[in-house]
Amino acid sequence: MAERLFFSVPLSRISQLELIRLQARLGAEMSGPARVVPAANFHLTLAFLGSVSQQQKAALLARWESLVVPEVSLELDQLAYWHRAGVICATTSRTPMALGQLAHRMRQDAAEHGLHRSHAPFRPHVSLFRSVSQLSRELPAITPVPLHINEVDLMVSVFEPHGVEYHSVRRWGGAGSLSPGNEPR
Ligand code: 2AM
Repeated sequence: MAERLFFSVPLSRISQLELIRLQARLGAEMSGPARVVPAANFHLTLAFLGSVSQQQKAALLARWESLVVPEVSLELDQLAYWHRAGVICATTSRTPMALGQLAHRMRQDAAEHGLHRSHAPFRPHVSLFRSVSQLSRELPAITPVPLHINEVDLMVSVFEPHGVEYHSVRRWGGAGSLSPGNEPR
């Protein structure tokens, strides 16, 4: 059975709380069918892989087994509305080079192995609202939300009756580097 997979960066509890506050502030002004992204679903996508067969997944995990996650900090310092995707997200004006390079490698690897081919340039962001058909007024300036990045997940997206859920299939970096077979000697 194929699964919908993507590489992403998890968010700390503190960052999640700051983004929840931001959602509450914006939500008061939101009209129409816009959906609030639940905090449990917050993530920063590095590479969307699309539908991945079990065979492709095993090969993907083998290729990325020894991934070393770079330690980087970034600030989500602005809001953006992406009309075509219908998304309001918190994004950054400065992408750390190491993060951009990792996303590029992942996207290139996916394309080379018959998975999703990303065309849009990598722009780190965390989606806060979906199905936003229009903005009633300009998005406000925000207090930057700092993110400290040292972990990467391979995530699976599962459609449940109450909405989409994301689960980590494999984590690299941070505590995840102590997963079986990857323990320090
Ligand atoms: P985003 O919200 O960070 O943009 C899992 O489906 C995640 O992969 C989504 O949350 C979305 O991340 C990203 N995604 C889904 N479909 C995509 C597509 N066609 N192209 C690029 N990214 C996509």
